[in-house]
Amino acid sequence: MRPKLKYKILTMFVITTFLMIFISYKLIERQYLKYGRLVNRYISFECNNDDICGGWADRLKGLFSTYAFSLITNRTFLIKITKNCDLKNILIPNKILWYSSQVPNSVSNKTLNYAWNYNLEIEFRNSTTILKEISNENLIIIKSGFMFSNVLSENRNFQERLNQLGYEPSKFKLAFQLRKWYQDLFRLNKRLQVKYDKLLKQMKPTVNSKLICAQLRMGDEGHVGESDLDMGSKFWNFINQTFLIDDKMNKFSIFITSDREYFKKDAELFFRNKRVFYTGNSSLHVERPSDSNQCENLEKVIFDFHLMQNCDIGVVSHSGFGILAMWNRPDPFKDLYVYTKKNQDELRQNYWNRKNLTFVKYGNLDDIYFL
Ligand SMILES: Nc1nc2c(ncn2[C@@H]2O[C@H](COP(=O)(O)OP(=O)(O)OP(=O)(O)O)[C@@H](O)[C@H]2O)c(=O)[nH]1
Ligand SMILES: [Mg+2]
Repeated sequence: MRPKLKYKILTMFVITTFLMIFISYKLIERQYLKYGRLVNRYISFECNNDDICGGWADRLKGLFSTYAFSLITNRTFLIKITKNCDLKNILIPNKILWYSSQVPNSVSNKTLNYAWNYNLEIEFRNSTTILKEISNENLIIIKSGFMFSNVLSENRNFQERLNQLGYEPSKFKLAFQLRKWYQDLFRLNKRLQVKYDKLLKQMKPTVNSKLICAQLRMGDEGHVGESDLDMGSKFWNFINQTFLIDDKMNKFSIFITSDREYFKKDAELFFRNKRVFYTGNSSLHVERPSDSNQCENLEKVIFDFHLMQNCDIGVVSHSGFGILAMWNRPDPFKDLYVYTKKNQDELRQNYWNRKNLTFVKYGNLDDIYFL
């Protein structure tokens, strides 16, 4: 072979090898940034007996926000909810193993109690990094009951990182991710799954069946946000007039869930000719101690929430439980109506003003002022 040609081939070979190494490196780097986890670095959402955690919706808000932080910081995500009942008796890991027992003993740790400190949103909206100053801690524990990670989607400093992770930054909000994240993290235990499948078959007997879900949150007794007492009849009339007038094929079933048990019987009386479903004795506040079995209580509340991912139509209170359950559907804002103030600015001024409400279509994230 002529030396010139030999030289050419050698150069080509070297260039191709370098190119292949470079491309492989970039591919591995991309995969690492997306899925890689730092060794011995954990972030845990916790709610234990001495903590004030709020209801199931509050917990999910804090939990998924912590999950969002775990994605951004490449830390292994963990959940430890043991207040009144250990969550892992009810929900078990699906794709992501979140058991807190995987942390080695005696690692360094730091607890951040974000609680309902909404001022943190100002910080997270503008900061260039998160949790950097404690990046040496093996375990970061977060306690909180609000959606503290949503504002990252508006923070310019995180756009690139979110893109690397495969998220469109404006969609890095709980409303758009809850369905995927809930499925990545959770499934029902075996016993509950059997109960769930059976009930779902009854609620949606054919492919044409449609499920209307009504969630009525009266509000905790004595709380300023308690709703009007005639809420029940308003819900039933709205559902009747909006969806049932021409249900000649009888395709609709109705699922009722509430923080007051009596609404379920009330609905059965009103919708005499319809298939009305509910799970009995599920109207419990998970944060309240009670004489009955605490795991049964939490289980019933979570079971209602889990079922609601099947709602084709949602008519819900202006309530975390109802709204998060609806976001947990394939299309979070489809056929969704919220019993709330017609003028949402009134809620910006006083969030707990829940008198004289009406049904507002919640088709876009900005339609409802929801904390
Ligand atoms: N089974 C059931 N329980 C509910 C329902 N609404 C509220 N609860 C109970 O009341 C608790 C409090 O509600 P949260 O989960 O905190 O949700 P929320 O609607 O944001 O309530 P606020 O604290 O008033 O904001 C829940 O965890 C449940 O225990 C419901 O429709 N069905
Ligand atoms: Mg609450």
